[in-house]
Order: sequence, then C-alpha cells, then structure tokens
Amino acid sequence: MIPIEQRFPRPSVMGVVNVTPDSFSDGGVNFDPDTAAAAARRMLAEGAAIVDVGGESTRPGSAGVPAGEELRRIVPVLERLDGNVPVSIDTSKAAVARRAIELGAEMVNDVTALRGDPELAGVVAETGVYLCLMHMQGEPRTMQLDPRYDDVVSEVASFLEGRLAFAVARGIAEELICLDPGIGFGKTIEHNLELVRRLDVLVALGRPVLVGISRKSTLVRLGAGDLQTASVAAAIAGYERGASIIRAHDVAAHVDGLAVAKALA
Ligand code: HH2
Repeated sequence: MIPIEQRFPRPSVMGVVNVTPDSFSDGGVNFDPDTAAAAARRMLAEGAAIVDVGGESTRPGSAGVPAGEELRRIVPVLERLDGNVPVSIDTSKAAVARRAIELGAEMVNDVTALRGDPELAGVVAETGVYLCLMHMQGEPRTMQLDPRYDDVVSEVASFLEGRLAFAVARGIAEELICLDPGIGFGKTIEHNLELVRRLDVLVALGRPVLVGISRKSTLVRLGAGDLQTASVAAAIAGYERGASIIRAHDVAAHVDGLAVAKALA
C-alpha cells in the first residue's frame, strides 16, 4: 500500500453509503443491496476517491447491531461491487472488517479508534489496509446527553495522538493511518465548530485528517435549510484548515466545491 497521503491527495472525497434502516441522514435509502451498490458506483463516477460502506448506525441514541446483522447488510453490497469501487468499511468489529477486506475493502474506518473490539488492530495490521481513527466521547447511546471538555481541541488531539501510538504499537504502519475529530460524537455545536476552526492543531499531529460533517445536526442547528449547501461550506472550511479527506453524502457537490477551493488555495 502506498502512504495514505499519496492514495488520497488533498482534497479527496469519501462518499457515504449507510446500509442501515436508521442512519442519521440517509437511513433506509440504501438498505437494499442493489440500491446501495448503485449509489456507490454513482459516487465513484461523481469523483469520490473511496466509498465508506457501513452496516451499523452510530447516530446519537443508537444501541448498535450484532456482527452477524452487520455482515448480512454489508456483504451483499460488497459482493455486488466486486472490487470495482474503492471501499472503506465503517465498522468497529474485527469479524466485519476481516470479511470486508476479503471482499476488497482497502480501509477500515473505526469510530471507536480501536477501543471497540480488541481483535480489530490485529486484523488491520495483518492485512495492511488503511485505517481511520476517530475521536468519540462516550458511546453513541449516551454521547450527546452531556458532552464536556476543558479544551475540546487539545483533548481530542491528545486522544488521537494516544490512539495513533496504540495502533503503531500493534503493528499498523503509521503511513497508512488518518485521524478524525469525530464531529457530532459526544460534542456540542460549539465543540464541533471549535474543532473545525482549529483543525490545524490536529493537522499538526502529522497525519492526514478526515472530517465528516456532512448533513450533521450542527448544521441544522446553525439554521441551515439546505443541508447540501451547508455541508459543502463546512467541508471547504475544513479543507482550508488542512483536512485531507472529506466524508460526504452528496459527492458531486463536494467534488465541485472542493475543486474550486483547491484552485483558490
Ligand atoms: N460520522 C458518521 C459515521 N461514521 N466515520 C468517521 N470517520 N467520521 C465521521 O464523522 C463519521 C463516521 C455518522 O454519520 P452518518 O454515516 O451519516 O450516520 P450513521 O452513523 O447514523 O450511519
């Protein structure tokens, strides 16, 4: 595998395909495997560098699903894609990651940053795939009840630094890893805004930064009526502060917006 910054030059768009009945913004839309595979192919045609396929919603309040159910959701989609679309698997479970990698996934996107399943680090190390480590305070079921930080940016930075060291100690090559502040995961609106505003602090950790703010409730609470436009604006702000990979539902709009932002950089 080439280093992640070469595989995903700034800015790269990661399309989102949630194969779930209950996801935050696209719940149910791609629950059918044919529809999900078609959405992934369309995102690739629209300019996505990779498509993030997930079988478990992590929206606030959700309780999670067993590995068997997650596999039942994602395997038919990956089989249909047949290695023809670059895939990231959004999972914190080793069994799901292993099967997805067998079916061609080149990245594991773990919202628990290797804290959810003790076996996952070994699967990533052994297979040599890319890895995204994301910050989350608490767990999805309760994370939005009362998120608190003294300084959200330095706490997220030191968490990510610690998880990066853990991953490297478990045999995962540092050059394959990117970091993510986890917008909306145990954070208030002000925490989320501050993390994007001061993204340079996370970029200074020396690894590419992935930002997922697309269609999140912070944008709604800011008063956005058109979530696609608001998402692109937030993505560009993140890019200008150093983000490399933008996780987004509306791929074409993000590719266009980020191409202009790059030309103006
Ligand atoms: N956000 C969501 C899910 N996975 N992974 C990373 N690395 N970063 C994120 O910000 C991120 C993520 C939540 O968004 P969505 O996929 O729209 O919803 P759900 O978790 O309900 O499927």
